[in-house]
Amino acid sequence: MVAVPGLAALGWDEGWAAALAELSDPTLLPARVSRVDRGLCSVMTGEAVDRVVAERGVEIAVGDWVALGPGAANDDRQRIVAVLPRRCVFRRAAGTKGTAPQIVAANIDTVLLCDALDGHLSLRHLERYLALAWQSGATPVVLITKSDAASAEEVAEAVESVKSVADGVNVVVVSATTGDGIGDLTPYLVPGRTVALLGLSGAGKSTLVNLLAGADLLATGAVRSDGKGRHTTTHREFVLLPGGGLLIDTPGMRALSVVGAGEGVEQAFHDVEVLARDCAYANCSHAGEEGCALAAALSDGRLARGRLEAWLRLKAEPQASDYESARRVVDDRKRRKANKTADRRAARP
Ligand SMILES: Nc1nc2c(ncn2[C@@H]2O[C@H](COP(=O)(O)OP(=O)(O)O)[C@@H](O)[C@H]2O)c(=O)[nH]1
Ligand SMILES: [Mg+2]
Ligand SMILES: [Zn+2]
Repeated sequence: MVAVPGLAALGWDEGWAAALAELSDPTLLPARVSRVDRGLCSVMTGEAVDRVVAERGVEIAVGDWVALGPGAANDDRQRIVAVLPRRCVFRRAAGTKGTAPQIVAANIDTVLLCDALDGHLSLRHLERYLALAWQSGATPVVLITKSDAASAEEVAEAVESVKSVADGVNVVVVSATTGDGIGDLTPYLVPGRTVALLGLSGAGKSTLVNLLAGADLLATGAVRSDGKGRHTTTHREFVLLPGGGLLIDTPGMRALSVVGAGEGVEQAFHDVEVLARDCAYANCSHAGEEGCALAAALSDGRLARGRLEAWLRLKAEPQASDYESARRVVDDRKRRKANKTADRRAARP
């Protein structure tokens, strides 16, 4: 049995009520999406967890607030009629060019970016996550997990290096094994607030969710001997904590493109952007030109080479406008082809 929390505990507030009222249909009922499968979704209505039908062509994400209406004839399942305008969207784009950005979770307050201490912290990966988190509108927090797997010096070193790429971001260190640091998460786990856990597979996300939920709700997996985690979490899962906070666990994401995260990149690399503003050359590529402000910052140690390279790389990735135009080209091509087929049909005797 899933405990039934009432709408407010799920994050429902006056703003959402106003968004629902905009739809001008008093028979529609609000619900929050807790799981998305193909064509079917689980939603929490505040009174129950229901399986409902998703309208074809409507993209629905875990965390969405939706309006439910009656289902089709002969189907007693309700139907998602509309998605209330999202306040915040965490998107990823599959690595290959031209694929649509996919919504990982919606209406998140805090993104916990998890990285484990039993391997090498991946700062370059973290930078991408940070850019996407800033872009989403949620507040990122870096969560260093498995502190029991490292010495105190190693933990301190890890915090230091994370802070070097996450200026102004809170860093929390935890161990799900010993319980160390878990209390530091309390400020984020507040009734009605939604926290999404993101990070590579094997970082300890599901283990943490189970610990916080006080129950083995999610499958967890041993890390493979090659250091890679197994993808034990196959779905985005939405978990209501006993204290009232909401957690979204996600499968690990490897290919993480920052398509459309232009402003997020600027925020995540605020330190580099500030240095770049001082560059004497308006169109500097900051690739080692004589007199470049970033080259100077490199040589006197104000900037790390890895960070500069990461920034240049992320800046060079296609942005939303590029993606939009790429999609328009594909759409045009499809339309022309469809028209040609229709013309040919019409021309048939
Ligand atoms: N030493 C240690 N191992 C942990 C900790 N948390 C999780 N693990 C282990 O790390 C592996 C991956 O955990 P899991 O929660 O499935 O990671 P996820 O892929 O991020 O959901 C499992 O074998 C866990 O038992 C921790 O705090 N300390
Ligand atoms: Mg997992
Ligand atoms: Zn320059």
